[in-house]
Amino acid sequence: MFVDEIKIFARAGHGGKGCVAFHREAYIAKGGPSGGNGGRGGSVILQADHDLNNLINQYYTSKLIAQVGEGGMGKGMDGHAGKDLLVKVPCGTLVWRLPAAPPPVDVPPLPEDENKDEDEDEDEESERRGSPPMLTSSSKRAVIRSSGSERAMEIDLSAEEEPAPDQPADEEKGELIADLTEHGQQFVLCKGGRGGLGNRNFATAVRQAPRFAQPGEPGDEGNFLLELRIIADVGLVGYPNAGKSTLLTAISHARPKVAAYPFTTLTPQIGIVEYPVDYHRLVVCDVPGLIEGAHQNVGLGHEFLRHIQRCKVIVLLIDMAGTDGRKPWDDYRQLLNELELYDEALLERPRLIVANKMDEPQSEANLKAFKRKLRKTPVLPISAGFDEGVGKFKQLIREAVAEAGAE
Ligand SMILES: Nc1nc2c(ncn2[C@@H]2O[C@H](COP(=O)(O)OP(=O)(O)OP(=O)(O)O)[C@@H](O)[C@H]2O)c(=O)[nH]1
Ligand SMILES: [Mg+2]
Repeated sequence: MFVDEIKIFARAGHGGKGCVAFHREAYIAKGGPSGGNGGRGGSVILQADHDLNNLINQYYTSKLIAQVGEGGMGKGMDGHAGKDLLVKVPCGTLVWRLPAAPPPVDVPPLPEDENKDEDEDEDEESERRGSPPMLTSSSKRAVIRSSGSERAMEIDLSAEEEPAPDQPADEEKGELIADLTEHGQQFVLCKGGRGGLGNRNFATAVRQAPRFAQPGEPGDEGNFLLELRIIADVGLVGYPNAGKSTLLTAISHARPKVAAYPFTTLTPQIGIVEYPVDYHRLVVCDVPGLIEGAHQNVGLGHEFLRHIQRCKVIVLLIDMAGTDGRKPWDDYRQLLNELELYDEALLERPRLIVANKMDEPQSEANLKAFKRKLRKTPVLPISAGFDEGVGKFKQLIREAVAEAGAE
């Protein structure tokens, strides 16, 4: 199965609570606060990987939930940080933040509170419930409040600055937040919550037995759309049966299915073209055939044209033999039309026109008629099935890609 678009839900780990505890030791009276800090929650991190070619893993695991941080403990022990969740995605993955509210998910409960160690006989009375809110030692962090038997730290998350959205937004897909193109490139999708500070952080000369600690902060969460746009140098576009897969087989070690019926290729296929003289390599992408009305979802529709969007050069492969009673010129016009309807920018992309099946008897005459209509643009005649003109084709795409890169 080939998956190039998938919605996921991600949630980073909650930070662990800080602990309220007091030091107890024989012959040390009133040993002072000793509650440890909570650990930070694990983050959800996406990493681009060139060994993957589609988003099938996210299809099966669409909820990415990182580990929560451990709460602080008595005797000054800090909690463990939650483990980060590293998710590998193919190179060329775009990440969109969806506007919708997150669905409810079952998340393991936070570890039970180990805060209530031994806090009875301390004599400091100033932190009793009902006392007015006060600023802590880390004043930019929070205000402490007591309510009922629970003591908690109120954290004003709205005060934390949000990064300004400088990326484009799309009505259906939301806001584009990342584009993972390089192997190993990482993106923190959801940041883990900070752990709360234990009560020993709040001891001052006048408040020697603080009976409160900070709770951990929740981790980021949200719904996202992962979209794969394959990164290739050359995209092969053509009608079904034009011989795209045959050509890819001839120029690379890729072995897509080749057969004499339309829509043999159902998902994009990648091939690596090698130039042994100087070890140069090009990535070529063969997308399923386009037909008239593809923009209205006829055939396989425009679905796979997104994989052409990043190609430096587009190759329009025309069946010059006119198999199934088609006219090469009509095929050419229709292909351009469909490309334009999908994305006008694709017409600006450098393109090569290649006439295939030149071994067939009627092809010569068809090519002549075709060239008469297209006087200025060069057309490369090849016969992919018989390996004729393939060397020239490899050379031409290399030059075109180099030129496109230079621009
Ligand atoms: N005579 C001749 N037949 C060819 C040539 N190249 C491909 N074919 C035949 O054309 C048919 C279709 O080839 P494919 O490579 O599967 O075509 P495609 O463009 O990938 O088709 P879809 O995957 O359906 O879009 C097969 O039967 C090939 O054997 C050629 O140069 N000459
Ligand atoms: Mg094919």
